[in-house]
Amino acid sequence: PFLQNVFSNHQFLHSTVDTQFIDENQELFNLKPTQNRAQKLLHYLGHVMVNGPTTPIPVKAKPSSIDPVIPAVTLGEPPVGFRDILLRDGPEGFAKAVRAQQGLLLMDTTFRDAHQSLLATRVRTHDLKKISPFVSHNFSNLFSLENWGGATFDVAMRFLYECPWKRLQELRALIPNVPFQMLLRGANAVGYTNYPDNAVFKFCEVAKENGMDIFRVFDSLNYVPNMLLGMEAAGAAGGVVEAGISYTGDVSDPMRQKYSLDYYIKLADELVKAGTHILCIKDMAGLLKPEASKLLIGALRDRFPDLPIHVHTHDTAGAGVAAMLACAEAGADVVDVAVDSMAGMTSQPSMGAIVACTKGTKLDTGTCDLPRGKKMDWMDYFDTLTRGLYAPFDCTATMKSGNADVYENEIPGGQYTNLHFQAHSMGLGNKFKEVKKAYTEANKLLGDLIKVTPSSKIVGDLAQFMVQNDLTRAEVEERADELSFPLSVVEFLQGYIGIPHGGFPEPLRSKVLKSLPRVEGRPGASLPPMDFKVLEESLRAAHGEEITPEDVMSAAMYPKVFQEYKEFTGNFGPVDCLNTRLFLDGPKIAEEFEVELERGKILHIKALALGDLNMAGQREVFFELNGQLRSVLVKDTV
Ligand code: 3PY
Ligand code: ZN
Repeated sequence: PFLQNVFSNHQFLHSTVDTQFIDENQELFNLKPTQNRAQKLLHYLGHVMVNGPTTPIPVKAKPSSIDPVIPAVTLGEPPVGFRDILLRDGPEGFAKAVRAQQGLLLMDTTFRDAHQSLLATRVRTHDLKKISPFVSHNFSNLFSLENWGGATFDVAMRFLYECPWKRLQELRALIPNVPFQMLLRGANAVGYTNYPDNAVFKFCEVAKENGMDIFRVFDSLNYVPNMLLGMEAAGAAGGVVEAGISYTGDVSDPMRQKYSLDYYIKLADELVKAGTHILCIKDMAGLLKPEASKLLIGALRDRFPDLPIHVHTHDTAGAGVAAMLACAEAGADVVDVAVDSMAGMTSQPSMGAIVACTKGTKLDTGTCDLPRGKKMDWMDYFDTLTRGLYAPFDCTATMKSGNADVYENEIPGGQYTNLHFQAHSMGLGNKFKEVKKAYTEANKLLGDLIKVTPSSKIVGDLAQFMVQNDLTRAEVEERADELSFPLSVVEFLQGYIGIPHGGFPEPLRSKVLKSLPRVEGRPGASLPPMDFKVLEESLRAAHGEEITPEDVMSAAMYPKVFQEYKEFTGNFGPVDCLNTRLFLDGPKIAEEFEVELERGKILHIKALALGDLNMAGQREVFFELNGQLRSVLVKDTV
């Protein structure tokens, strides 16, 4: 659906074509930019120049005018990577190769979790694409590149006005040799709520077709029936199944018995029995201490000698490197890291630190230790992005250090940043302390939950509710039958996302629900299947014939967000083609720039002038487009 001219046609690029090809594919030879798309983009740029950014900006900072330097890449095919093994030997063969690997393997989260945790998930495909050839050529030894799923799916459409599937397709074309990894929220797929089973299966199928390889499947309550559903869906699609056990509490603390070593081992037994290719400990809040790492990973290693073990963490307290080294020592095959300039704090531990600390030992990461010059280029690219272009979303504008209070509140990395942003954007920096305290109390009220999307949002909603209404835990317990709780809390108690370990909190549940219905067992099991044909037809009726199977899945996951995204791009055109500064801040007067709509179709634009406010509250914005004067009328809403 996105391959629109000969420069992006596989047959044309990779084989000899004759005149018959040209006769049969005339539309591929239309290289003139469509005026329609160009005019829409001028409208967008005019809109940003008059009214400011279209995406909410949490930090009062402008994107810098310094563009990141794209490091040079040698010509030719990238080196063979783990994806070549996966394509040749399938998921089982891949898992064997991973387990047989000497030294420590790395997953790089820079393209997903790192910016989800530090930059509100705002890094655009435009910037990921530019560095992709470098990744492909220099990081062929990575176990995987995490570049999709989690919050990226939603944010791509909701705030970046780009298609998440196009991101996957484009990165795949640029990085053929490194396995791609995504985060699948089990029965919640890439959303916040349980979907019908057939939607989860179809989602995985389309993701695999578009280039996804490894599916890290978790459930926010570690509710096994939900996890098994996600694992089956990923496996049926032909993907590598990585069952992720969400980690909370502290297995090295004898006082924390709810989530004990025994609890995790029993869970692992079930997931291994279900046939997972890889086992993951997903430490979404960064609670896994070195001592706990030894106990947990050591026990899993002994129990499953042939199974690859993969560990994920966040560096919120600052102990991430120490914990990942302890995991590796205890037998983990793979740990998660991010490029140094996007590592640390609520993100993953730094790749450079792990690489340096294992160098020359039996855990040496091999070719991930780039030569110095290349290492600097790679770090600088993301440093300029993070501290420069994406400054309006950079959590380090207000969050100045790591914080070991996470061991008490157990807030996941991405949510920690979000709550921090929220407190600061209300001008209530100190409120963050209160919110964190309330989060701890809300968690206790709900029975000490695993907290990760979406259960973390439920605890967060209850915490905000307690802060807003000035309620203590005891007061909530006492007055539970008369308070009007956030909907997410009520629905959780009804059983809409599954059953928590140890059951629902009583008497809170009965007091809140009274006669409201309760879901028995796995929520998805009682949802009617989604009718994709009907959905597709309604999308065609609303948006025209160009609806793809990928669009259908976007609408299945996020109906309203998809609709708004289509309306936005219908008005403003393919804004994903603009560079990030133009996208966020628009051009300066007299600035000249190019916009590549697709390979071979380039617009030359110059911003000329901003007119005065007219009687209708509009301004005329003047441009030169490919040498011709153009103007757009924009309503001034500021
Ligand atoms: C997500 O679900 O997006 C997460 O990153 C959970 O850790
Ligand atoms: Zn994470």
